[in-house]
Amino acid sequence: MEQTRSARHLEKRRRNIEDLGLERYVWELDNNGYVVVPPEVTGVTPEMIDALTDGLLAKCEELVGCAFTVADGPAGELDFGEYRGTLELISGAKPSQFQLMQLCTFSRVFRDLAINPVAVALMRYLIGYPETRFSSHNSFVKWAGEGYGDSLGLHCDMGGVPLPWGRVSLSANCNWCLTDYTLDDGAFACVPGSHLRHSHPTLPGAVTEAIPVECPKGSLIAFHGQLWHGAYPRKTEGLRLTIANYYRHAVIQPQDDIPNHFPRELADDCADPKLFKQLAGFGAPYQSQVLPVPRARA
Ligand SMILES: O=C(O)CCC(=O)C(=O)O
Ligand SMILES: [Fe+2]
Repeated sequence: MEQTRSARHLEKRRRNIEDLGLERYVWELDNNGYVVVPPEVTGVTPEMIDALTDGLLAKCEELVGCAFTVADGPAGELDFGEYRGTLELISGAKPSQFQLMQLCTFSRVFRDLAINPVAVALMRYLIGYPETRFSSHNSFVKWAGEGYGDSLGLHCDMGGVPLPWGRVSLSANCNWCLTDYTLDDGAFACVPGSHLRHSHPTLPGAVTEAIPVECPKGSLIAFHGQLWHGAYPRKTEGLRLTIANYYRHAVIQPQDDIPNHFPRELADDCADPKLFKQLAGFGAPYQSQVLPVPRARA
């Protein structure tokens, strides 16, 4: 019975990849743990990239209190107070980025990106067809500075899962590059094939194995939850803007409690509400007496 069910899901997963013509991309995912997918394949248009960029820049201005442009970065001097970063702490670097959170509440274009059919197919390929859910939707806003320091902030997104890790990616990530990724612009860093080591990165050796993933604006970098990755520091003027849509297996706790807290009416306003709601994981069972109980005979 169980075997029939999983065989059915594997078949669905295979057909999903085949229908979208993604065979060569999943080959790279399997072998390298990451893949770069161009906008011609994901169908994300320049207009969508512009709308996403404008939405993020407006939110930066609202939260930080000064204007932001891709060309020039923040218009004013920024003060993080006592905050020392997250991945920056690995090598004690001074933060030169922040993250915007809960992007799918911003506007419809962010929700449409989260359910992009190519991105979702790749995430379902890694995590499991029926089990894939949203974990969180964030943006990395990065400018010139120390970045993550000497360690490049190398980590695995699945790092919270106790070892030993198996083959299945219990979380996986879609980094949408809204600006060009080059080494000097602060590109994504990773160790190709490191997802097959089923371990946390070993520092500092991992840094010498890392490579920059360079790709043009609009590209998607999809990657396995066990891939050793981080980023190079940005050395150029202006901003590196990224959307990180993070997915999880249904057995893993979401970073953002979308199942309980995401506004349901917003889920109806997107290109595929049924898919959005499924990935959001609304309506988890066991929140009430869902299974019947027998009745005592009179
Ligand atoms: O590009 C970066 O700064 C790091 C991205 C990252 O670690 C992630 O999206 O999980
Ligand atoms: Fe990460």
